[in-house]
Amino acid sequence: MQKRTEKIVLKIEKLAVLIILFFGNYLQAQTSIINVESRNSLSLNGDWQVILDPTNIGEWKQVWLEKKTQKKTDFVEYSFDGGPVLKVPGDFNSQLRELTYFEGVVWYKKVFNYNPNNEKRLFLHFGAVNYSAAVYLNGEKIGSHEGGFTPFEFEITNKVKNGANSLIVKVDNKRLENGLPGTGYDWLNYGGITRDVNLIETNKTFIEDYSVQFKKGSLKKVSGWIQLNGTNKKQKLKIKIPELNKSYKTESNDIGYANVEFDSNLKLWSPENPKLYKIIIESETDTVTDTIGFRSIEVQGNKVLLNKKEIFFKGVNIHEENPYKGTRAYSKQDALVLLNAAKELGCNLVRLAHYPHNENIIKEAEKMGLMVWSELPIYQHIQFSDSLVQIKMETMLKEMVHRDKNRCGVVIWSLSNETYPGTSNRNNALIALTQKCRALDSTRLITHVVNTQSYKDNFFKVWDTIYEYSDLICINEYIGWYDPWQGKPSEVKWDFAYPDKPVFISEFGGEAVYGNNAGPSDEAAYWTEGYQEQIYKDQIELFKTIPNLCGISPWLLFDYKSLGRMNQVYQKGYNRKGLLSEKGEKKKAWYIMEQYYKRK
Ligand code: GCB
Repeated sequence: MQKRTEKIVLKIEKLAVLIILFFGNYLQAQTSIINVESRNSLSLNGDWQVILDPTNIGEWKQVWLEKKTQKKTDFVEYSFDGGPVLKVPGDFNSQLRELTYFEGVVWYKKVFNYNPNNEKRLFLHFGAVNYSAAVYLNGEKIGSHEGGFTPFEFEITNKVKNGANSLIVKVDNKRLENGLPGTGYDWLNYGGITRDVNLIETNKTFIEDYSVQFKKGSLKKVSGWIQLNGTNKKQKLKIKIPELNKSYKTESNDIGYANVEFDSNLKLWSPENPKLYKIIIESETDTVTDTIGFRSIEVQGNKVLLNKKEIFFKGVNIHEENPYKGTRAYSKQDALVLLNAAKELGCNLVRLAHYPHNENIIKEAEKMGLMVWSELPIYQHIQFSDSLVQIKMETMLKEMVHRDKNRCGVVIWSLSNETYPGTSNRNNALIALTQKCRALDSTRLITHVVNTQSYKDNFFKVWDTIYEYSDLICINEYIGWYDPWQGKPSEVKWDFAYPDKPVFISEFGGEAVYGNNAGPSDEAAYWTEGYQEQIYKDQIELFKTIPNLCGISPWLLFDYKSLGRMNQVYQKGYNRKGLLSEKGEKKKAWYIMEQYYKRK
């Protein structure tokens, strides 16, 4: 009897998932036009009117209908008129004092003018909205999206009006038990329309997507595909590389798809020479221009090879925050603040933690010769046994890979950070996700980051079985901060369950307040620069003991806002593990790292 009930419950669950797939949010806005920069677009950035809605009553009041008074006895609550205005793109927390720590609903409104043209199609594209968005055009819901760090779009060709159009977006950054990330994380939950909003006008049939990169392991063969969207699916296509006088021809099939494969004589992209080529992709009805670099990245035995040569990742962790402004970072200028500091430290890789960052930083990093580690927000406590969570994981994976697959700078897809082996269904869910990632993109390294290792009596045991599916053994360890040293750093002994893989120390460090040199520098409780400096010195000794070490990345570049960091004397709402303060001042540990990277 119990079995039967279980079966019925399972069936109902499956049915629910299917219903959600059909009618819900997850497939609606899964893929979006890539390379927005090169499209015919109209920016909807700028001032948007807003309504703050801490109790979510706007849903009941149907804000999107923008009700107006008809007779003398009518009145309207929840109107945008007379309310505040916020900048898009931008987080809302830093723009209005009352939103500083806000986690909830803000309604946004923008009016735009448009003259529809029968020969064109129109898409409404969002770079990212944190965390969920419900989008209404002229009073009608056109769709929704969940996930704060990836793009989505809706076709509005048949919905847009001639003249003024009213666009309303319900933004909600409330934490969800079954969200990605879940309810607990160590960074500020910046909400809002945090990246660009664009109207993209295309021809009836257009180049929706393409992949142009080296074939796995090759330094000559370019391989990929082009996908058209529209009714005129069979077209003659070209990929041109003007600098090489190259014009590769192919044709799309009945479903608008064409394979791409050709030999080339391309100069390789590398940190020393970040060579990028102008690439023109042409169909009979569309042209898209991109800037693409070519390199190979692979693991051979216990080494990582970039362009067939061993590479050591000199990394640093970065959150998507402009420390000087105390805002979510999104622009090219914000990217340069972060990347110039990473360059100055001597890095060749940035770990963009813990969610997919904006496209600007990825493109700028690529231009500067910085390799990129891109990560999904599958962070610590995730409800892996919830079937919806598994759908969300896959959707976010697709959206991340979809947007950045042509960026040679991206060398690592990191699928999770510090999840716990004891969490129900964790392994199954992460293994399935890894397999999906490999099927989408087999050319980059795929990794998981773990911190639940045992360090006892100066003996470090690395045992998590998820490493079996990871190209790298990525370890977060905070010896000297959360875990006291158990012996000499230079005498740590290691035991790896998977001893033949390259090892990456993806986080280490400790906290210090810049300029704080008062108090004993051998006691953590005083937050001194000296204590942090010693952790770095000891860690460098520890690195020498690690077999197969292929890279490191300290936690982290700048001090950053985090509400869980409330030591009132030292932290004041900041995680102080930065090598730089939020004002860009160099702590003593900075120089230790800089010297280490010079020697490496
Ligand atoms: C970690 C997390 C990172 C935290 C950091 C810390 O292990 O991955 O997100 O912020 O520790 O400062 O404790």
